[in-house]
Amino acid sequence: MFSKKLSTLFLLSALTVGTITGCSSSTTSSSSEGKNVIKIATQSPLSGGSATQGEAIKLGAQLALEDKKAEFKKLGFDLQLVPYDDQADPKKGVANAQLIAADKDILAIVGHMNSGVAIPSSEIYEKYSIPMVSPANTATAVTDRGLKVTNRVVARDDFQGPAGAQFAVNTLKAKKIFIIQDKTAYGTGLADAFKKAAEDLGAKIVGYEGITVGEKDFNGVLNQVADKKPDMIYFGGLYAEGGLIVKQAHDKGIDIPFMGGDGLDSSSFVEIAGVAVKNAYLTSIAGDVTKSAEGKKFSEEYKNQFNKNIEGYSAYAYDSAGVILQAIENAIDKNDGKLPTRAQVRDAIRAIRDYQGIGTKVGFDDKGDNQYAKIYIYKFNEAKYPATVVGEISK
Ligand code: ABU
Repeated sequence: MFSKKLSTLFLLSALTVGTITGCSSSTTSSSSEGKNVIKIATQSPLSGGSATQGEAIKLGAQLALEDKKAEFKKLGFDLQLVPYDDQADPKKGVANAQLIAADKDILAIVGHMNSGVAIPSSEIYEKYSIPMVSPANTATAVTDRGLKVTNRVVARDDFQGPAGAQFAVNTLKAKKIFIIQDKTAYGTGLADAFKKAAEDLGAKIVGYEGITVGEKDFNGVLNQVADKKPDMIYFGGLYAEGGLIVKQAHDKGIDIPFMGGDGLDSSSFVEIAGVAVKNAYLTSIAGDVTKSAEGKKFSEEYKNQFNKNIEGYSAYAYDSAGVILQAIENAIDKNDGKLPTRAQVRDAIRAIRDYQGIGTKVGFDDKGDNQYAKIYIYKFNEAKYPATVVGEISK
């Protein structure tokens, strides 16, 4: 009884101390070894069907922070990464956004991966002036809502969809196209942008069907594909479902090209599709960074550090974090060396015009879109990741 009372008292005082620390950190940053703490959060799926791409976002950001830690230490700040698993679920993303808002040491977010998660979560970020820079969100609504906090270093789907359509119709000579999309903000938006551009170029859309994220058996929709006899399948969706559609189409003897967007740009797409991937193409926001000396060094450092090969989004997460850290340094400088507020960091990020990253140069317009973003077209000649770049399109 006595010891139970004591432990209750101890717990209460620990909670009180915790609350006081939390309160003080809401006005000034908390201290670690006498230094001001600056935390950068990542929000991406670290579990579930999109975890390969989501983990690449976390690891790319982690490497950027490690590379800058000593520089920030000299300025008197302790740089820390706080990874959040949004599970590719809008509800989880919003719940995490509320936790992020409550941790006043967090000045910015690298993420999200899924546009459908970024859109509701960014309403919370806007309320608390916490800027996000996405290395993956391509849906137009991410930046078209006019929020001050939403930025991305990658291209939009109203660029990616038409780029895919031009390649499909003009290069692959597709005339009858069957579209499948996953009913997410990304999948539907990309499929619709592709559809309109393909129709404008003279192609006929012979089917337009929705599937569900998490679905495993695509025989139903593939029977419809077989009935319509298209000369190509276009898919708006992610690698987990895309890989299975490619594999199951091959198993059914449907031997036509398959094309999708950057949601397929992952080693896991190849693992799931297997040999059937040889008839697949994709557009991506990510180039093959190993072609440049800096990119090669980045991919080697990533491999040494994490014992993993880079994914399409890895370098773009590194660049998103790089842009954030550059903006924070600019804001510290403008603030006479003192810790900037979230609003000051938000405005310093939007003011970035000429940042040279590993994957891309970054210059934000007044909506937070990157004017230097490109689209790359890839072809799988063998069951190996990454595929071969066969086209590069600038705006
Ligand atoms: N851009 C591909 C997957 C992520 C998203 O925008 O939903």
